[in-house]
Amino acid sequence: MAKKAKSKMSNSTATIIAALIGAAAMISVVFIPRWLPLPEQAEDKHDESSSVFDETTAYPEDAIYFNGSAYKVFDIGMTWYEAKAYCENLGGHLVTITSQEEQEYIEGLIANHNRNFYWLGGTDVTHEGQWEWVTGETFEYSNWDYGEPYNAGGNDYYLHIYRVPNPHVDAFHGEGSSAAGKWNDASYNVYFNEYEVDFFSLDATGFICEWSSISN
Ligand SMILES: [Ca+2]
Ligand SMILES: [Ca+2]
Repeated sequence: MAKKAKSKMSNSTATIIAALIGAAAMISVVFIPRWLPLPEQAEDKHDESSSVFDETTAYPEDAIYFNGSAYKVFDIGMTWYEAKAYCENLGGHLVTITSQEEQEYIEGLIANHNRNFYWLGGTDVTHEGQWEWVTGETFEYSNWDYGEPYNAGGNDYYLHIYRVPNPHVDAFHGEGSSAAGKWNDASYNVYFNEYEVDFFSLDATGFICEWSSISN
């Protein structure tokens, strides 16, 4: 008798399990396809993520081509955010300097211009001390000026390159401490304090746009 009862229980358990498997299968059939992106959607997403480095990227006729990118220097006084938007509206981005070769090219490019410094597409506004390029390129190469990045005043989250040495650094640490081509972290509007407005002001600011990975 006991044996028969046990066997009957096993049959019931098997029936319940079978019912659960069936239900799970039905749920899968109904819902799983909704979770999967349609092929066209997946394709669109790929195109969107690669648009910055699209080889067909258009750039202004007077931009100068060098080693896979085009560059243009602007002697226009803008905040870092305004300059960033300006480059993006032209289909490019604030310049990213990711090698010694690109650094030297940019130094040559700004040498004959007239601003004290030029915005680069670097910031550590998201995580203090963790510098990032606006393109997502790896921030490995750097060319900081004497004692930089200093984060003076706690608001210096934006990167620029000196066309001429910073006289305040030289006055403080000795002639030759600061150098043309070196990098500094600045506030988005380059205002430091009333004693440095002779060197740091929007009127002394320019920026450089880059159009990356262009087939020439
Ligand atoms: Ca670059
Ligand atoms: Ca600084």
